[in-house]
Amino acid sequence: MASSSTVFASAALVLLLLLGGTSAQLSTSFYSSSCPKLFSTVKPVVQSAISKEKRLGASVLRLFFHDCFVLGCDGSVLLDDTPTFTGEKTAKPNNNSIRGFEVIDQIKTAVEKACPGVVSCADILAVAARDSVVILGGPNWDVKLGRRDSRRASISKANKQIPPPTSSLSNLISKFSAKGLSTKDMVALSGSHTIGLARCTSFRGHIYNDTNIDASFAKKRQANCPSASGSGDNNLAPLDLQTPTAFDNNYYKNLVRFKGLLHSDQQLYNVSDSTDSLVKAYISSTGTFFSDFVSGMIKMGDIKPLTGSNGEIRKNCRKIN
Ligand code: HEM
Ligand SMILES: *[C@@H]1O[C@H](CO)[C@@H](O)[C@H](O)[C@H]1NC(C)=O
Ligand SMILES: *[C@@H]1O[C@H](CO)[C@@H](O)[C@H](O)[C@H]1NC(C)=O
Ligand SMILES: CC(=O)N[C@H]1CO[C@H](CO)[C@@H](O)[C@@H]1O
Repeated sequence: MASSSTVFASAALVLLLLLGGTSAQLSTSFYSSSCPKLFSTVKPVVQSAISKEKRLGASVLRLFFHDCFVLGCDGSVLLDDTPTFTGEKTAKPNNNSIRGFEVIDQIKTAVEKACPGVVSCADILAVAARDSVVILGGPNWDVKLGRRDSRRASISKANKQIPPPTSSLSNLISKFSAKGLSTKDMVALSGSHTIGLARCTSFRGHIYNDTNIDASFAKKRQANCPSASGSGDNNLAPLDLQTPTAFDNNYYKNLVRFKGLLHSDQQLYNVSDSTDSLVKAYISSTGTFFSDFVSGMIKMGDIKPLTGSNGEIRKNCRKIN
């Protein structure tokens, strides 16, 4: 006969599993029987988008970050505004900035054809972000799946929880920590800025007013980014001046030369020994960067997913069913 302490322990375990039920439910084999062709359907669409425009890989990767940091990885960033629904697309970090939605739409169309009503937009974004990294020369990993799509969005959380490019190192650490991500995750995930572009308005303060910047680099960027706010705000510059379409460790090499584009980028070097040592480790070893980047992506992908019967599988990634 079971002792009362065994009964109690089993009841406690059941309760723990029920309460903890929102995390740890994603799995790399989630669609293996319901949509076995998922990966082979997504990748060629990402590949063809990147072949047409290299930047789209960067844009899709960033969409996944901005999705996960707001209400969890639930496709909330993909929702369009309507007269009666306020999405996240006009939040300060997103407005005139996030892009790549057409790629997600194209993938969704292809996936709906292969497996109608099965795969969430949140999962499509997770797979497309991984494929983008791989196609541009970065690491590969198995993506955990099983997220469902939200029926809501939060512009106020998008404004508060996505760190701005003016962030200090301590701000960056605390914004990531609030999502369960460590300083190491933050430094490794910032390595995403090895690809993609930023607008003048995002780096103007750094190139005109900061002193921790290489003078000739500042001058070069000032040439296409006027100091007056409002003029040339949308002029673009590469986040990694060396290889802006290759996923490599040049981002970190730029930082030790004081050639980080954003104020927040340059905060990772020569502010604290704790991040300096990570930057140096990633310069010494692309393998270390890639493996910390992959763990960071998996942890970020685990942020508050909707699972089970929560949320829905959207038919169109831009609107709730
Ligand atoms: C550490 C805190 C971070 C800050 C402050 C930050 C800020 C920014 C800013 C300001 C831009 C340029 C936006 C514009 O001017 O339009 C940008 C671009 C980008 N960010 Fe971040 N970011 C951070 C972390 C991340 C993470 C974690 C990822 C992905 C895992 C990421 C991926 C990207 C990519 C790929 C681009 C280029 C997008 C494109 O060209 O369309 N960033 N980021
Ligand atoms: C977003 O950008 C548009 C176009 O530049 C601008 O008119 C609008 O005021 C911005 N919205 C917000 C909420 O900042
Ligand atoms: C630089 O700093 C000064 C003084 O704080 C400020 O008035 C100016 O707007 C800043 N310029 C840029 C381009 O951020
Ligand atoms: C490598 C490097 O440039 N280190 C500098 C970082 O900042 C300190 C001041 O805090 C300088 O003295 C170092 O030379």
